[in-house]
Amino acid sequence: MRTQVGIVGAGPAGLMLSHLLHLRGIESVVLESRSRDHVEHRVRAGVLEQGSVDLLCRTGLGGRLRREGLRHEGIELRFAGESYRVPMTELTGRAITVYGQQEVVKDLIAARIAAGGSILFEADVVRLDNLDSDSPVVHFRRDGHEEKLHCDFVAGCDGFHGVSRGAVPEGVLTTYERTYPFAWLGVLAAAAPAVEELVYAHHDRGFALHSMRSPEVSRLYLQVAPDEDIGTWPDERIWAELRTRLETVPGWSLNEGPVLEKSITPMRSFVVEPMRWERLFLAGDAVHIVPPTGAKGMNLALADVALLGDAFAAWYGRGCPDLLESYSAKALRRVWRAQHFSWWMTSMLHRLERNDPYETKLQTATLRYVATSRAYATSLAENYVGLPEI
Ligand code: RFL
Ligand code: PHB
Repeated sequence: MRTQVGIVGAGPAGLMLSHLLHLRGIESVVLESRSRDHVEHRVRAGVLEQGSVDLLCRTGLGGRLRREGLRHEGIELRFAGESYRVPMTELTGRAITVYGQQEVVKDLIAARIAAGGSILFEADVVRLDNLDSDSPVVHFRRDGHEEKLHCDFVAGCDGFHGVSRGAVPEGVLTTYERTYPFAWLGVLAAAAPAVEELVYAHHDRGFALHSMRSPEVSRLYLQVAPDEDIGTWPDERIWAELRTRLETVPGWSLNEGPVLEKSITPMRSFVVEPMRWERLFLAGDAVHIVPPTGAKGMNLALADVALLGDAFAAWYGRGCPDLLESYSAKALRRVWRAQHFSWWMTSMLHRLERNDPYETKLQTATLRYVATSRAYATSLAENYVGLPEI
């Protein structure tokens, strides 16, 4: 099998790259270890920055997004019994859209298939070879057999646990990393959201987030211990804890309903540099992870491949290697901005390890500063909605 760009992973990064290449007349094959059903139903991110929405709309993927996506012009912060709305659109002119990652993935898969694109599901990439030549080979297993995909370039879009990053020889990559002493327990519930905008809550018992997927479905998160056993969280305990942490505003109460899905996600910050080695280009969670507090992961994945799409177009269209050469440095500027913002939001909103009273006072002072300073609120807002150029 042969193609121009071999893409490992059918998450938002790999699928979007394949779509962008197709629009430029460049061939690709996407290899994905899981089934189509699995990737289309994996509950993950929910917030699209304005730039991500613009990219999806500009490339013909705006139909369902415009109809079903929920445009939000602000977020609410709750802390110390107070509540404050960050009026993002008033401060920045931009907005976010709540639209599940699995919906983005479904739209991308449908578009690729409609265009005759090649996505091989249940094709597990086991090894990348000849990356330092002009004919790399991707080895994958399908139906119990090993097969090869020959290509000009490989895009490693296989997430944090993928194989692509590991194909880079030792000593080339530098890793920057932080783990946090907490995790998020996330639930999807058949309950009408009790709020119109996302609520980020700082509470003595830990962080809570009220998000949503539609007018009928809520998405809620609780800070829990990193080694928390989900078996100790029956639905009633989850609702009780959500009520405690979120019902801090007089007269406001949570809507409850059947829990459709629940899972625990560890929190980490992680970057490897550079994002390229020879003919391997890494994108999305394969090279960087942020804690979800800033809602940046999927947006960064899309921003990486927007750069890669332009870079491959310049290479195939004009023989110009400049954008491929500058890909890593350019992408890393946005990555590090998001790293800082995600770390900052996480540090401001979570119950810290030692529950040190001094640090807790600093958190409240920071939140109050956001609530009272237009300059500081604008800084939060412009990062949250996404900076156009960095
Ligand atoms: P993905 O989505 O992990 O896709 C990688 C794909 O590669 C496949 N794969 C392989 N395929 C073939 N061979 C192999 N050897 C392979 N190894 C792996 C995998 O099966 C998978 O299909 O990476 P990508 O495309 O880089 O996308 C990144 C995003 O998924 C991620 O950053 C976000 O979900 C993070 N995130 C959020 N991001 C946001 O922008 N906004 C949010 O509101 C937000 N909230 C979240 C989040 C992530 C969360 N979890 C569960 C980690 C909330 C949560 C709870
Ligand atoms: C979500 O809706 O899943 C979501 C929203 C905001 C975040 C993280 C996740 O910061």
